[in-house]
Amino acid sequence: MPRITAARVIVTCPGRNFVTLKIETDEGVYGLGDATLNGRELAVASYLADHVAPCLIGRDAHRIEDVWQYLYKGAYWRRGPVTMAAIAAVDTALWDIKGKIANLPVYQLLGGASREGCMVYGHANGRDVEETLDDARRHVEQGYKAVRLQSGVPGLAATYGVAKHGQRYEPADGDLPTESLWSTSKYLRSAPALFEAGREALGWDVHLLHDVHHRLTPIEAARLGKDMEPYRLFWIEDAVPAENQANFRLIRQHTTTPLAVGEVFNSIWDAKQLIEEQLIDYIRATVVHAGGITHLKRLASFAAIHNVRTGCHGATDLSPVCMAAALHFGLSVANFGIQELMPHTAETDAVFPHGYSFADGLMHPGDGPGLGVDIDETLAARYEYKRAYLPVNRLEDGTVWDW
Ligand code: CS2
Ligand code: MG
Repeated sequence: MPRITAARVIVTCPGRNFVTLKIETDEGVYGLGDATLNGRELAVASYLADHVAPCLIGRDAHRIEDVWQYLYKGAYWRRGPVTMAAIAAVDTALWDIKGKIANLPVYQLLGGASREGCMVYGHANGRDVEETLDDARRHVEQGYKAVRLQSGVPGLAATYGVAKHGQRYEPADGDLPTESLWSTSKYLRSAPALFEAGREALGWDVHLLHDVHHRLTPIEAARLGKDMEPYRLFWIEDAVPAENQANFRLIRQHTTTPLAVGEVFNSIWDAKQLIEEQLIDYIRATVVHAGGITHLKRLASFAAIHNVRTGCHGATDLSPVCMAAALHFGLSVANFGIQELMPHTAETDAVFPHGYSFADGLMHPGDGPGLGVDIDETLAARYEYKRAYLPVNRLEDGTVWDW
């Protein structure tokens, strides 16, 4: 059996920070896991290097479930984004090792392919409706079957999901948190109009999605869901903060617009009530933040018995290692819904060469052994960590609000 001989944390910043765990074995096979937590990267790097790595040396790399339970129950202090991202990285790396030794792509170890490819949605955004729809048309021309629309809000200088003019969208934009202003009333007046124009311009054969990004109260989200009903959205995402899962009962009572939540979730417990009461339609938790492939499979199986499908997070602050793992998971899982795709920069792709590919609106992880992704450590070493925070959001009266 392959014994773990080293577990090294690699922090690199090809345009934005990524944390990668590399687990090496005495059979010369190594595996990779993404451990990136946007804005708190070094916390996970230390959790792995200082607290987890010493416990892994000498262990059987094939014992994925045992290592998962050891790291989850053995920590005593369970759950939370840092702990679960660290466990995720170990879990993902061990699946990578198992696939390489078996000479099979990870999706074959998860039960094989359940579909030809994973439908993905792209991000169209703009300072106003027209710019946003121009970007959406470009996505449709590239073959996307699903597009998320995020537009500037009249009366607000900037808002979530809209890139600064001519730049790629990267929310971790300051050495200390930048601050942004929010107005729910201005937003609620403008969002439905974006989708009315979207259907007019793009027709009905493309799925349209929208990310509210945790900013409404339940009754405001109910209002938005009703206003969006004529435009048949694939989902509205993160309509309200989800610490209180019962929040979604009120939204559910008022609207049939499908609801997605969970990119900030790190364990099944964050979504138990949401799923059991069918308060949502898609669960967004993904490999890097929710305990790895092992835990995500458990979450997806639980969701499946309650008609909830997967809609894994896939922003550029999740590395290509996570994207590769999510695609192996998505290709195989029965209740797959959709996969988010924000393409990484060429710089990032050079650091993380990979076998996944996009064609005709679908992504496939490739058939290379393991995850089919690597890290060029020489290139990675050229990009030093650069502290960067996610923004802090305030209402126009100065009240701190959800970003
Ligand atoms: C967003 C993310 O992709 C999404 O749905 O919610 O871009 C999110 O803002 C970032 O991942 C935060 O790091
Ligand atoms: Mg989101």
